[in-house]
Amino acid sequence: MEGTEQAEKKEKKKVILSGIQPTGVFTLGNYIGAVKNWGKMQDEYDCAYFIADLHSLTIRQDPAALRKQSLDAFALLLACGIDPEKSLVFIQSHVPAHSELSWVLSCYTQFGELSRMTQFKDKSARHADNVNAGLFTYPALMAADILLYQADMVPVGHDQKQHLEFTRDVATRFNNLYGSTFKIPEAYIPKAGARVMSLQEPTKKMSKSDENPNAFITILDEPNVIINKFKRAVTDSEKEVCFREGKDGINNLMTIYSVITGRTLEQIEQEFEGKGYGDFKLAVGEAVSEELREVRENFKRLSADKAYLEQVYQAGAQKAAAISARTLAKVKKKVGLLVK
Ligand code: ATP
Ligand code: LTN
Repeated sequence: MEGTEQAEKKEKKKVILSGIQPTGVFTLGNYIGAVKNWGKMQDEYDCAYFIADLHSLTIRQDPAALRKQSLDAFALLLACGIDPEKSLVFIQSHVPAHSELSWVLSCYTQFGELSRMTQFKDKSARHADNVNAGLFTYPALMAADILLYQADMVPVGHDQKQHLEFTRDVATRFNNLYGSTFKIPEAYIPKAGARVMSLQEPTKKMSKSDENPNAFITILDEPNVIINKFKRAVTDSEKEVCFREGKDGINNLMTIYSVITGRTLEQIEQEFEGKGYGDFKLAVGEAVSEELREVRENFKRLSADKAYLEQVYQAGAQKAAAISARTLAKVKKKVGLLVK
């Protein structure tokens, strides 16, 4: 008996969880910083990935467009290699426990700590006419997403690091008050590619909400569009392809090329020794376009099959509800809500 229990314990895989907002077609930044790694983790870990549609309500959305983008984002996740046979995939708003735990956690969150969040400061400056309460309490919902599933690791890009630290703080605070309730999650931030930069302003993060479409590559861009965007990428007035402080544009392109091809920065420097930026940009564009070919083809096939997508998200919602209900019940009991 003891032996079986031990074997079961040993077999229990670590839980990985992450989400992405349906605010537009995923960029190369989303892909390299997050989604590409999610697919790779499926065999080794117990993975859960979801579309964070509730989070996207913090910015005003057109209802019909949001519905379409949510389904497209779901299809994109699958197109990027997330396999519903291996991972739990669902849509956040289909699982009410997220909103419920978010409320409880917000009552254990201080105004001061939310005011310090850089994403809140950035987004409220960008949308000064709509600094709503949801934008402010966004991190409490994100903490609920993670803690409900007792996640061990959360693979995200660098911009989410502060939200992960907040999640750890609120979980620790709750555990200290009520005894062990939540697993304390670790952020899993890739060494290379955690901050893919804009192709037009390489000191700024590549973002799907940038007004200038030349600043970002989407994972559905056609090969000629990808190659043209790389051709126009802002670099510097030197000629040498080398990774050095101050060469933000080239550093960004070298990082992208390195993550896609698996070559080191030194190998890339050697490959383009004596060649100009033109050759280098073309090589980056071709490598990225080739990497995304399968994603584009998968998306075309999947987005045409609405019945399949619906079946996958319904099954995902059911499974996610069952897992999250356990943590939510524990929390309700601990804080003193009358259990029905
Ligand atoms: P928006 O531009 O609408 O604010 P976004 O492009 O930042 O959105 P999110 O849904 O907020 O996209 O992020 C999804 C995941 O992609 C997160 O893990 C985030 O850290 C990662 N990510 C976003 N942009 C980049 C980037 N430029 N480089 C690396 N990772 C990124
Ligand atoms: N806030 C994240 C999306 C997100 C998320 C999460 C990521 C919502 N909930 C839970 C990881 C875990 C973003 O904007 N990138």
